[in-house]
Amino acid sequence: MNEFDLTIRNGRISDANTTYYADIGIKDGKIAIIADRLSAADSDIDATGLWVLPGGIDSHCHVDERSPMGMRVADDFLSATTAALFGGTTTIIPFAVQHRKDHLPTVIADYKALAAQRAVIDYALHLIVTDPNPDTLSSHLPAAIRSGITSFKVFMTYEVLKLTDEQILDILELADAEGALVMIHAENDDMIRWLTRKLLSFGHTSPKFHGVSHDPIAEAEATNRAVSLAALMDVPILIVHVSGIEPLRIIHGAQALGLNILAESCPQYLFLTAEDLDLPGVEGAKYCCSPPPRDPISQKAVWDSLLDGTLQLYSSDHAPYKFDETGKIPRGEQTIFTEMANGLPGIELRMALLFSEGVLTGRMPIERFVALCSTNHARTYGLFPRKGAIAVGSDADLALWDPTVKRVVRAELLHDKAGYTPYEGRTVTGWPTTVISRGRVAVQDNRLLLQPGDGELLACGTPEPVVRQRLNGNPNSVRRKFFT
Ligand code: DUC
Ligand code: ZN
Ligand code: ZN
Repeated sequence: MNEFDLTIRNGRISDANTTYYADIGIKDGKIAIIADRLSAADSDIDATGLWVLPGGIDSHCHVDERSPMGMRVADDFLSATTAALFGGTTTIIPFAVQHRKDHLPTVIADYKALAAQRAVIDYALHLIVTDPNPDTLSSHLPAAIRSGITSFKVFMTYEVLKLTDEQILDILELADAEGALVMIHAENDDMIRWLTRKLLSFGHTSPKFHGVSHDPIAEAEATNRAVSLAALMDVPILIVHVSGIEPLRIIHGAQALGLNILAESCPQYLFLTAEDLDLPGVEGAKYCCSPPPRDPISQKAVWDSLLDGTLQLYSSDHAPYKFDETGKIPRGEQTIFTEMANGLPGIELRMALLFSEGVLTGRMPIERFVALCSTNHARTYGLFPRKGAIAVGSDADLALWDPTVKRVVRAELLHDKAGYTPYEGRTVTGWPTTVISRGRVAVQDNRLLLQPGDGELLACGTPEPVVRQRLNGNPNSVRRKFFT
């Protein structure tokens, strides 16, 4: 009998720290050994010429979810996890959404059932909390955290989702007490509403005005307020989908003061700009997301911040809506910018775009790519070192990248259900041609080898930023001095 179930030999391995050549032996879904010159197991992959990386973790994606405007994203767990896998991602963390008046335990149970039937890769869950009523705060959220859902997102905008600052303070306090991380969508709702009202009154209705209404000052103001709320409470927060230079300045400044502020960005802020929304008719709806893509100065700021550590996470924010009446253009050519579903598909291309434009151009070291696409997600959300590592004992979730493959991006070659891609026609160099999920070859020769239901629910531990805060927090903060 063979010592290993699968060996991967002759590959060039990179993790978040270093790059080296070695063989990997896999047993029972875990990495059992990393060594020079293993002999081949029954199942053996010759990875000569390939880069062996930890499978990606996409910790911000919307799957089988209803939008703030009542539309449903196009992907269920089967299509979303399949698309993720073909793009080299082996773990996703989507959101179970508590809409107002929803009973949180029921929301979680229903969402887990959807995932269990259809996911092909492993997944953990975040929550979106819109109704922090006494039951939610005193019992339902603590129970969810103890069950392994240790992160939740709150909104500062959208009428049907947003929380007041006071409600956010309650949530931050609870997160601190129970060991969870709060993710914040930071945009100033009143500014957006005021700008929207004025734009419409002047007859400015086309998709490009979505970008105008979500001015960067609205994002910067809310980011500053979120940072202030976190500082008052002496807790970490994560600002999601940061779009450009104005919020980045605030985040960078807060980090320089020693505050435990984490931040994430996404492909749309590296590879798209406001000009993409400015297309004839309603075509620009294909590029509508919130916050919207900005200008080249902001694009550069996002690139620089991914490299210098101001941004720790690179996620897709996959929010796939079809370019039809179910999503992007509910009233066809008559659709105005306030009616278009907000969000872009990107779960499959997330890493390929960055690998091609960041790593292979020499702009980004491969180790930073691994940190931004995988390891930092595992650390941030309490999944490390089970996920996000190439190490003995870690799950054997691996993507074997061929850095010579060139692909022209075409929507029909992707596996999500959006039916279009904002990156249509671009050429990417480098692709994960073989992907392994818990020791099983999951994608090979462009074929899916896993079944719906093969993915497992992961229980997250305490997020590392929360652990760090407990060690290094401010004992003189007003809350710790007077309220404990
Ligand atoms: N926020 C997200 O995180 N995704 C899609 C839309 C939004 O506002
Ligand atoms: Zn958001
Ligand atoms: Zn999102």
